Amino acid sequence: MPGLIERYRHRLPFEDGDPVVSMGEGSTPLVQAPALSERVGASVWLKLEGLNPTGSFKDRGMCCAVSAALREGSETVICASTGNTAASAAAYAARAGMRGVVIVPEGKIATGKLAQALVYGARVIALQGNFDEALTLVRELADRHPIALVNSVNDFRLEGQKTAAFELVEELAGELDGLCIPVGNAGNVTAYWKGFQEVGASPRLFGFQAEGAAPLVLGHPVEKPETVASAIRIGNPARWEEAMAAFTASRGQVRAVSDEEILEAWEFLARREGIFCEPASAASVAGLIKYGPDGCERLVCVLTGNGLKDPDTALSRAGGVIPCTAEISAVEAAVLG
Ligand code: AN7
Repeated sequence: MPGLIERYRHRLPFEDGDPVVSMGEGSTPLVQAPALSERVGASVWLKLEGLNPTGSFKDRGMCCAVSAALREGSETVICASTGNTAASAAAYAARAGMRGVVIVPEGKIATGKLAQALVYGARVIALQGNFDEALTLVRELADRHPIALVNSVNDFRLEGQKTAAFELVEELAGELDGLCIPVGNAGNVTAYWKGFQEVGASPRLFGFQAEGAAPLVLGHPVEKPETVASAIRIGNPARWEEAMAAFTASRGQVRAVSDEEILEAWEFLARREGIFCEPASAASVAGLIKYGPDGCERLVCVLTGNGLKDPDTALSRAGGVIPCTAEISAVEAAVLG
């Protein structure tokens, strides 16, 4: 499968011959969700962004941001992150032969993401502060030093991420009424809207934030955001105005879902659809279940990250294992339970 710069070069700011840092990102599966469709009374598809090379949609944006940084001659890329951006930046930096530096809120990122950033060889800085503070600091740092900032304040990130909208329009032959998407720093929803507009599509955008980290819903920044969905534990989104403009222009909405609703949707996806996403991703489905399809007949929920990213939350919610001695009678009892 070609990477997304190869697939969509005609719609991206890259010329033939420009350096391309790619690992076959994009072209992710779009699968039907029969149980969810029945539950909400509409046709629902799931876009499995957790199947990207590092397990999240960030790879689309990072492919473009790191390729552009390489073209500009940068030697170091940096980002603030709740985890997935860090994993992705670390991987693409490694592949580009650049230094990767990531700043994450100490103790607040999922284990799998931390392992990824470290194994890819990034310099991982654990900040005694939250994501919003980390982003403010890296922005200042990138102003002072010749370091490429690869958060979604970097327009190349949005260029890469808009390609998911192209894929949806192609696969559903333009027949898409609504898109449900989790919202943190609000880069992804902004990117989808850009992509839809570029191909003349305008599905309604339904964004969902976690109740304890819902600045766009409240209309003001949240100083101490809290949610089980650590990926979207963000209190002051960088793409605030653009995201709100996209919700308005698409006749959509941004609304909140509780942690309990997120975890219920997350478990429903695993048990009924056989799809294991990370908690933040399930906010899209939680929102669809809570608020209904709002008149839309065909909807896509974007599952932004892979469930394997956050084994701790998974194990703390899932049932326990059944201990068993290595004897047929014990195994029989355990299996037939
Ligand atoms: C799984 O990694 O912000 O609204 O630093 O990891 O574009 O921020 C992650 C965000 C949704 C929200 N789902 O997307 C980071 C980071 C998952 C995520 C979002 C994130 P944006």
